[in-house]
Amino acid sequence: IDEDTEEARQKFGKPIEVIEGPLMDGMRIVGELFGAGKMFLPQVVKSARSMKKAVAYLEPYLEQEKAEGATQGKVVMATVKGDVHDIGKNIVGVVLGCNNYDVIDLGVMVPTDKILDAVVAEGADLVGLSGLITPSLDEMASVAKEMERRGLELPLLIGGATTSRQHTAVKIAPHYSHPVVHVLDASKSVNVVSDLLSEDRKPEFVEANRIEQEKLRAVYEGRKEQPLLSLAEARANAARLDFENPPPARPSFLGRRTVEDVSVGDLAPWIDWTFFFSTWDLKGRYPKILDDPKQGAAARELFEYGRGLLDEIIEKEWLKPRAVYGFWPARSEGDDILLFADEDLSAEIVRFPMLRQQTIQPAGKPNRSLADFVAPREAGIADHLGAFALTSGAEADDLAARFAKDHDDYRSIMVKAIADRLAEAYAEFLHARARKEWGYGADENLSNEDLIAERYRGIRPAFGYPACPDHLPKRRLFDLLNAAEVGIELTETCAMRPAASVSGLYFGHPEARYFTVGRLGRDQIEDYAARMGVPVEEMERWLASNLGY
Ligand code: B12
Repeated sequence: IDEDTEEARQKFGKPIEVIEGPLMDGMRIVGELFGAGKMFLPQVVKSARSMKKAVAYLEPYLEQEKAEGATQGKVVMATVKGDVHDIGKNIVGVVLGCNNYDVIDLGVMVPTDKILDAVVAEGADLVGLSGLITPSLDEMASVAKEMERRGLELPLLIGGATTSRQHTAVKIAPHYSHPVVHVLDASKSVNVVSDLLSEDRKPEFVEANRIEQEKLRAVYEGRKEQPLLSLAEARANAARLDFENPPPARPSFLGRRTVEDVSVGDLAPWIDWTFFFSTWDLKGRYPKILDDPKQGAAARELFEYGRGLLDEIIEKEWLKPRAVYGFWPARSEGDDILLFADEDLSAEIVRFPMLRQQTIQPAGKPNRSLADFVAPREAGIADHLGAFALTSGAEADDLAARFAKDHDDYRSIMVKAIADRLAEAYAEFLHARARKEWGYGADENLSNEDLIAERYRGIRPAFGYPACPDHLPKRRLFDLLNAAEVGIELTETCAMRPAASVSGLYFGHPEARYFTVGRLGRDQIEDYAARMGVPVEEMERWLASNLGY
């Protein structure tokens, strides 16, 4: 790239002309092909890398020449307070950058004031927010309120895995009198931004967005949801599992253990590559996707690069996976799960209040709670629960930052995508070990496909997943595990740092399964808030996405 750029600089005379000429022309073509579905996301991000590297080469020659206002507009982006996820945001940043927008990325865990101060200081044309976990949805609504209070007028973009058109229309847009637009993915981002910044197209776009959001709000207001059971009725229809036949297995050790001797090389065979492709917007199952008539070539190229980087991570030991897990004597008491220091149950060490489905179930189906999968205290049967927290490596963020500094967003995003895959792989790896140590999984002999399809006994739900949607109990889990010892911490909204981390509980009962708690009645929210020792209004914020009233 340096050689080619130098050649162009000599030919054009002025470095700015190289940028505005061949480089911008190239990016324009990339943008057009991507918009037309003829080029795929990884190729766009790679092209952006060439552009960035060329601009970096020209920088010393540019000095004062850099034309101000040459870009199409300025976008300030941030992952909101408490949230650490940024792959999606970074991808959108690169795609917008490719299309000649000036992107100011404030990073992760950014408080409202910092975002809005930057918007004002930079004279931004647009502001974009990103978030992965449900507490971030509430944070986004706060940013919208503050934008209104400050009298700002620029459009607000909303993106990230938990966000939706519906949520944006119902919970965020009403707080701000100017456009609030949900952006589904990177491929939509350029059109949305260019429409919002075009004097001609903006009025029509804003009007269409307003009408759509009004419709979504009307649908929401008029939705005819099935009435919920009362909490007492739901509890009366709890799942009643057999804890005698067979009796619960007994783990081979009790208490917590840290794991420091698992390497990335040990985890590599456990990777589910399908999600790696979906991170890069290539949709389809691995390995079939490699032979897909349309995306196959892009998928193969991406896979080769990803595998290559993984090999390098293994060889150079760039990431150090760390974990803590353990088993404790456990019993259920109503909808709570209690963990004890010893088999005599002499000292309760932690209580995990669980939620229960309140929607009416088909005949013969129970209203489930995770507490149903643990033997009730009164049954007098010895049962256990496992817990875990792990990260594929705290080094991933620094590594990604190093590559980003070297103008290599492709490699930077790739490191994070691989680290996330390794976190999931580690969760699968550690669960298999735990099943063996718990006894019931000792004879398992499963292929990678069987593991992906979860053809084994037991589940590992994570706080935030549909069976236990509240993130708050992670604080109790982290105290139980002393997760800080292996370098994993919680933010104020219970996201985990490092970003590539997973935590949760292990249930061993043969009938334990994943389910969705779904909508909850006020009676359960009040009951659960009391059991969690948190004011009802606060509980309503943590469980905003599940409120059924
Ligand atoms: C991969 C994944 C992970 C990975 C990586 C997470 C990460 N760093 O992204 C790992 C394994 C680490 C993980 C962990 C967890 N996860 Co997770 N995870 C997912 C999964 C399967 C895909 C998310 C993803 O990476 N998509 C690919 C990226 C590229 O897409 P994206 O972020 O959405 O970004 C695109 C758009 O949203 C948009 N966009 C994004 N930002 C912005 C910003 C702007 C301005 C614009 C315009 C557009 C835009 O453009 C992007 C590019 O196309 C989702 C389920 C799903 N299908 O969405 C669950 C999911 C997000 N996870 C979830 C949860 C709960 C967790 C954990 C809390 C579980 C736990 N207790 O361990 C942890 C939290 C991690 C932490 N650090 O705190 C929940 C969140 C819901 C909730 N209740 O909060 C989900 C929805 C799963 C579920 N159904 O319950 N997770």
